[in-house]
Amino acid sequence: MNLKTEAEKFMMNSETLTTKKALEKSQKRDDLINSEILSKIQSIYSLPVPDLIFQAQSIHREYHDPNRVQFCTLSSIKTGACPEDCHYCPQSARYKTDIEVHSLLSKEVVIEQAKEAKSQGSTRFCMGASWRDLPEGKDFDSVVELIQSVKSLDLEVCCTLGMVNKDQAQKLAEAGLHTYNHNIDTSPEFYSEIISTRTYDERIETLQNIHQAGIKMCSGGIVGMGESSEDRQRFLAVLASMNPYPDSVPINALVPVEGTPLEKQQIIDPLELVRMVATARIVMPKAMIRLSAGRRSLSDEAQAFCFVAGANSIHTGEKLLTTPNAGINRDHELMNKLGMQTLEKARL
Ligand code: SAM
Ligand code: DTB
Ligand code: SF4
Repeated sequence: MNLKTEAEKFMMNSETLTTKKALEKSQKRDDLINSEILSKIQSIYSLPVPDLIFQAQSIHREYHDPNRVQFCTLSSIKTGACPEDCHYCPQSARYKTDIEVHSLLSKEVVIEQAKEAKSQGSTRFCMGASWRDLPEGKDFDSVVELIQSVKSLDLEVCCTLGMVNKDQAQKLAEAGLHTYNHNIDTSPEFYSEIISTRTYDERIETLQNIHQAGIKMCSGGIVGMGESSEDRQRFLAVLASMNPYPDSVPINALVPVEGTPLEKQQIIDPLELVRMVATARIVMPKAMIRLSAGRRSLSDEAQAFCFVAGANSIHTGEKLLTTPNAGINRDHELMNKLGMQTLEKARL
């Protein structure tokens, strides 16, 4: 083997890759973004914080009860061994992380978790699975049974199980699924830095299938993965340009997990999170804005600021899917301290 030639080849390949990435970055996905909505977001996002909060609170009060927050409990019904390469995720089989991998949980276990969640004040129960796409057959039938059982406890049932096709979406709707969570995660331009095994368009297609089946759409993403403010604004612009925009928008702050490519990423400045929440509230007034992952590293004051900015839901419980969460006691204490209450059901 001619080493020099191999080295040259490697250099050429990486040059081609870099050029491809640069091209991808320079080709903005304006087809997914309404330019008026983007301009609005650009001007709102950078407002002085008092003006931003004033606008967000005014809109929040028009559409929602400003003193109530919905508690939503997550359950990881199938954990780890995922074939995808999402750089933030401890459940990808490509990274060596310290999680407890398991196949689909039994109905009995999930029902117990759902009952416990309800007794602790949650009105929504969200089942997450580490699938690239929802499988057919036995697992699908079990998921349908889980949805029916959790719904019978008078809880809003939400699932996040990877990509779904039209037929599956229809069947999930028939089973009584209230909401499906499928995040676009970030801007179309930054996306390729984070995930290579699934396209942005595939994510949008799943959301369309969900919407067409009459299931409520939950879609949001993660901040603090190294994206720019422009990426954050374009991410919100994609969501707000959807017709209709999602019923529910989770804003996650990256939880950097050891073993993942983003393990060294710095925790985001909470004020950036406040700006994201407020901007999302202004451009998607009816949506439930869910303060999701990353709350554990937020102070009470920072969380309170997010509620004032328009967040009206949190993920409660000791765990999110695989990472530790704030814990139900801290959440109830926080509600008490703020004189706030839990929301019975989302208005939408
Ligand atoms: N496997 C399914 C999928 O990816 O569509 C569903 C589960 S997946 C874990 C749900 C969402 O959790 C991801 O889209 C991502 O936004 C969020 N997430 C995963 N790991 C995270 C982390 N370390 N920090 C913050 N959010 C994270
Ligand atoms: C969402 O946007 N955030 C939740 C929920 N949807 C399913 C999940 C957060 C997961 C955080 C990392 C973990 O615990 O594994
Ligand atoms: Fe798999 Fe979902 Fe994690 Fe991506 S975010 S690696 S698809 S479990």
